[in-house]
Amino acid sequence: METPRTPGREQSLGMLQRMLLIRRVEERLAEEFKAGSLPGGVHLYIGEEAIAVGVCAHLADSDWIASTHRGHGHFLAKGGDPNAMMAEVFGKKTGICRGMGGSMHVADVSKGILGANGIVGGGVSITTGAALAARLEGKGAVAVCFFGDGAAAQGVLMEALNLAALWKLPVVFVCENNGYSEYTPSAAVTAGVISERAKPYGVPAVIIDGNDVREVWNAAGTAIERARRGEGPSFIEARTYRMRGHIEAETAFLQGGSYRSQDEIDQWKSRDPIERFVKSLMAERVLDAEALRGIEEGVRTSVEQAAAFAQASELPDPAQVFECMFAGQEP
Ligand SMILES: Cc1ncc(C[n+]2csc(CCOP(=O)(O)OP(=O)(O)O)c2C)c(N)n1
Ligand SMILES: [Mg+2]
Repeated sequence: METPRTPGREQSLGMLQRMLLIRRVEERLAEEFKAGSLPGGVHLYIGEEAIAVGVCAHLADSDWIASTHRGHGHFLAKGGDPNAMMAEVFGKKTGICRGMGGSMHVADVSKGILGANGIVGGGVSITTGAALAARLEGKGAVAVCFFGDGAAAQGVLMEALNLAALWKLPVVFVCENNGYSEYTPSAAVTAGVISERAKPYGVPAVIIDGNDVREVWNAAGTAIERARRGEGPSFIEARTYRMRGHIEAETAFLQGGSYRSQDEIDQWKSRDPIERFVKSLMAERVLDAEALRGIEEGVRTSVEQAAAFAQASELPDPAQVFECMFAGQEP
């Protein structure tokens, strides 16, 4: 059993800033969606920010992550550019994928972000492959896979765990267990405990409070160090909750119906990862009201700039579709 460690002052404030950036960017995206400014749907990560931030605090640009359909938080936590992400979600030419991917494909290979992914479980094999490449290159890079509890029921997870364990690949599997797959509670579609799926392969697994950024930071640190030492994969099941619907415009899908109680939502609201972290940092005198205002102000400016950049940017030239889909050759 390793002794739990605590992030230092600067790192804690950096993580708080990143969590707030994700939250405020997504609140803005929710507004923009409602106003009809976005060409596609968005799945928001609000309430789950501690996971992406606590994990990515240990990663450099040379490390790899793969994300999910709920991918804005992972992109920003790994150091992706908010302007380019916002423009992408708006479908603009200045977007990180030149406006061709949208919310579910935000990616930046130069930052080690292999992309959000509309295929549930798709990131599992991508990161395992990236970990194999990292090991062959021998420079100590690691790969982290973020995936949901729904994705944990995909067969690819078993294949990836098998190879990752057998070849001792530097990969960390991070399951964001928010209790739902679209509108279905996990309990209705998921047998057993998700982290237990790692055990037959001899992969160490832990269950953590995904709404406690320091607990995430601590578990991720242990797993990532182990991967860097060449000792193989680890599995983290982070229990969390999404505060928004599965997708913005969820009510249109549900036609007035509901699949979770207000009481459950309120209970999780009281465990908001940002409010909890602020409270702890204030109690420890790492943060005061003025410093918090300063961080909020900086984040507000970044969000305003990103939204203005996205709005002012042009839509892509329609001919670009052939370039992006067919590697420069028209069909
Ligand atoms: C292979 C595949 N099957 C089904 C879907 C439809 N789908 C989109 S999101 C989703 C739920 C995923 O749940 P989970 O993995 O728990 O992620 P969460 O949305 O809770 O973050 C499903 C079934 C899909 N996109 N891809
Ligand atoms: Mg889920």
